[in-house]
Amino acid sequence: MSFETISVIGLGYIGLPTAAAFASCHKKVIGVDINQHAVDIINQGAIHIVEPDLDVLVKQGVENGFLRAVTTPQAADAFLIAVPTPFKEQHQPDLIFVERAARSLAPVLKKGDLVILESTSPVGTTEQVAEWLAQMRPDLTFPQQAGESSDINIAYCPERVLPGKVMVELMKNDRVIGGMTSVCSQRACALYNLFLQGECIITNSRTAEMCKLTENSFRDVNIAFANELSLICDAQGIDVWELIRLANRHPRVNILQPGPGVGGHCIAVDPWFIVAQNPDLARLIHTARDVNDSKPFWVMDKVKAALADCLTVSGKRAADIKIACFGLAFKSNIDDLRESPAVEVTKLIADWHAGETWAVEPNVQKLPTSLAKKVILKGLTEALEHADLLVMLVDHTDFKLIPRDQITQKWIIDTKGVWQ
Ligand code: SAJ
Repeated sequence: MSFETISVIGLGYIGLPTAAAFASCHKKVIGVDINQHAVDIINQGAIHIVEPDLDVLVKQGVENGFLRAVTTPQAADAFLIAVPTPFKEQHQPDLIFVERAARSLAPVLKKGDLVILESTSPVGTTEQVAEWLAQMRPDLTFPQQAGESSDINIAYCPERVLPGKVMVELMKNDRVIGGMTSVCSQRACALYNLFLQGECIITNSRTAEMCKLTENSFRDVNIAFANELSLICDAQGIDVWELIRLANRHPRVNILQPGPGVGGHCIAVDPWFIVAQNPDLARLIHTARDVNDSKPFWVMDKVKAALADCLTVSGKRAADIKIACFGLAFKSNIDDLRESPAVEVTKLIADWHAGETWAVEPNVQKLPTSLAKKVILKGLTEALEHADLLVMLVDHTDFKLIPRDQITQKWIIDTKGVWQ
C-alpha cells in the first residue's frame, strides 16, 4: 500500500524537518503538535526553531499545499511519532508524551496504516506503544497479535541527525529500521525511501531502540574519557590539548575533546535509559554520566581559585571584579541552550560571585530565565576590554577568531582549549 498522506506527531527539532522532507517529495503531510503557537507559525510557512535550510523547505511545503499543521491527529496512511522523551526523578525515562501521542492517534487509525516511533526510547517502548494502540482499538489487529498479517504495522526507526546539520543528515545518514515483523520493516523502509539517500538497515524493534541508546552512550563515554583526562592533566601540570593531539597521532587512538560538561537533550539524557533498565550492569555508562555531569563543578572550583588569586594580586574587592563567561549554547555555533553546561557554569558563578557576571553569547538576543536576574548579556568587545576574569565555555567560531593580542586578561579559564 502506498503512502498518500503522512502524519508527523511532534513538530520539534526532528518532527518538523521530517515533515518538511516528506512534503518536498510532494506527499500530503499533516503535522500535529499540541503547541498552537508552533502550529500557527508553520501554517504561515515559517518555523519556530533554528535549523539551517529548514525554513525554505517548510515555506515551499506550505505554499505548495503539501504541508499543514494541526493540533489533533487526522486520518493518514503513516504516522511518525517524534515527541520528546525526557527523564523524571532518579533519571527514570518519562514516556508520557509518547503515550499521549499514541493514544491521540488511535481513534483515527484504519486498516493498513503504518505507525513509526522515532523518539529516543527505552528498550520495549515500541511494544508498549503497540499495546496502548491495541487497547484503544480492539476492532483492529496489531503485530503482537496477528504477526505478519496484522491490520496495523508498527516499527521503531530512530533519528540520528546532528543539530545544525539536520537537513543534510536526514537525507544522507543510513537509517536503522526496527519493525515488529518483517512486513512492518519493509513498509517502514518504503516510507523513508521516499526521501532517503542513505541505506535502510533492518532489525527488530528492541535492537533498534538499543542501537539509538548505544550510539549516544558511546559518545558520552568517550567524552567522559576526555573530560577525565583534563582533570588528571590539570593535576599533573600537563596541557591536555597537546596530550590529546599527540595521542591521536597513534593510528588506532581517537580521543574526543574535553569541555565544561556534556549538554543537549540527547547525549546527556539517553545513556540514563540504559542505566535505568540495567542498574547493575551499566557501570561504565553510569560512571561516564557522573564524570560528565560533575565537570561544571570542577570548572567552578577553577573559577574560585582564579578569583582568589586575582583578589590577592590586584588588591581589588570581589564586588569590583567582573567575570565574563564566553558562550551559553550547549555546543559551538548553535543557539540551543537546552541542558547546556555553559549555562550551568554561568549560573554557578553568578549565584556565588559578589561582583558582576557577564555572558557573551553572539547566538542569542536574550538570556534564559535561569540567568536573567543575575547575569548581564554583553558584547564581545566590551567583555574583552572590561572584564577581569574570562571563562571560555563554548568554542564558537566568533571566539576562536579573536586575535590573541586582544586578550590581555591574566586570569583565564579555558575549558575548550581555544585561547591557548
Ligand atoms: N562534546 C564534547 N566533546 C566532544 C564532542 C562533544 O564535550 O568532543 C559535547 C558538546 O559540546 C555537547 C555534547 O557533547 O555539549 C553533545 O554534542 P554532540 O555534538 O556530541 O551531539 P548532539 O547532542 O548535538 O547530537 C547527538 C548525535 N549523536 C552522536 O553523535 C552519537 C546525533 O547524531 C544524534 O542524532 C543526537 O545526539 C540525538 O538527537 O540523539
